[in-house]
Amino acid sequence: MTTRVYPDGFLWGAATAAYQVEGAWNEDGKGESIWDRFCHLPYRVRDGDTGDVACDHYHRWAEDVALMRSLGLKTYRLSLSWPRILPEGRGRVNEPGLGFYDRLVDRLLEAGIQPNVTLNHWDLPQAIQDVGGWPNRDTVGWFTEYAQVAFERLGDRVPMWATHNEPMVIAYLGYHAGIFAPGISDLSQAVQTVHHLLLSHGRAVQAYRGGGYPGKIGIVLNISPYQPASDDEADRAACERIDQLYTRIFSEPLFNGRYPEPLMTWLGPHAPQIADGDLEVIQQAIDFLGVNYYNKSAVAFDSEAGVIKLRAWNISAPGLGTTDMGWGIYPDGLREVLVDVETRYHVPEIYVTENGCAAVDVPDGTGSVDDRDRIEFLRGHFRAAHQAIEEGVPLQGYYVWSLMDNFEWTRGYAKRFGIVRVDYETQERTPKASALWYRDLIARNALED
Ligand code: IFM
Repeated sequence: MTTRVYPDGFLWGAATAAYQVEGAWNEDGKGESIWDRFCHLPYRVRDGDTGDVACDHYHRWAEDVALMRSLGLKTYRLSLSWPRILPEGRGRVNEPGLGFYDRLVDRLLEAGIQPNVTLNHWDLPQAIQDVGGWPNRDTVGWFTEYAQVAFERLGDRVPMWATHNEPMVIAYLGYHAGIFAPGISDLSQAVQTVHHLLLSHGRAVQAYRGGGYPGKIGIVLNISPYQPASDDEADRAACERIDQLYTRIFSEPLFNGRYPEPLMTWLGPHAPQIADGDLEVIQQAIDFLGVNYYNKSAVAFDSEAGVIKLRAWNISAPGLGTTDMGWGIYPDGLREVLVDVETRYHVPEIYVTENGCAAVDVPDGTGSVDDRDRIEFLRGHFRAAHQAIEEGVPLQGYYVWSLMDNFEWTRGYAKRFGIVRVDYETQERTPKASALWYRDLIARNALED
């Protein structure tokens, strides 16, 4: 057995997001979000599930912080609901909404848990979508105003901020595939969304620096490694193209101040409208990059496949199967991604801001779940993260997705990612075997492998 020890002060944590756990979708003055609207439409989400109640975290937050403390979490990654704070997306501030986060942050700090706050984990105010949403350039300014409200209220106590979570998902699943809110299928709108998300990120970072707040600020990208399905030139080019479309379209402007040229040429009329000075704003120095890692994909050219002309499917490492999402398990892909990001961009600090798996959890009579498959999944990925550190990656922390079972977007409540089980009938929380295993690992700051 090998004992893998992590650097002193390594931040072990767990993550959730507002829409997935809070519930209270229309309480205390909260405005409607695009996910509220989307879930209330027929057949958008499996079984007609919604985030109306979710894990009822809006009311059970104190119990949830106590749970985190019992697991010894060093940090908790949460997101703020923009329409809970600004019901119309701009202008009027909803004090009860801000007060909720104020109390939550204070309680986390009292419990010795560092809050890591994401401003945008997808729940755009519907009022902003009604006037064009992310493809509308005005949304950049409205997001910046919202960010300022959040910084002013919480910036003295929150040590880590992220502007956006997985902008790739917002842009392409929300505005191109149309399978996520707001349910639009338009490649030009999706690519313009990419640009506005990046620009709003840059403006929020400027506002944060301008306010002289004491913490760190960054952004969270979901990054998958891609490999060509064959040595064929068309497959290799398709592999480059998907990497540029889903990853480099974010990382290149953020760190090098330019969009990938071959992709812009390929996109032609769908390429984003960029104003003078935008790229300088986007390329603000950030303090950290958050990486969300779930799987690795193979890519093949497909002449029948839309504008981008490719097919991608995720793959499993030899001997490893798939998770309950049907995603291939490929732990070494995490090491690959972390080393690649560090080699290309020399980011000062990197965090794994999400990693975890959905599993078929079978509770016993007491609600306990012996989720050995999740433990093995995490063990493999923790090992890969440790190897990345040994290879020189400045990895400072790791957030398991997710603290508790929650609303898994279009899969509703059918997919369980939590290390804590939630009984949705009673809202009872029960730590699974993986949570207890994680607690012990955190206490030792070491993986027995
Ligand atoms: O649940 C999501 C989360 O909101 C964003 N990253 C991926 C997770 C699992 O699908």
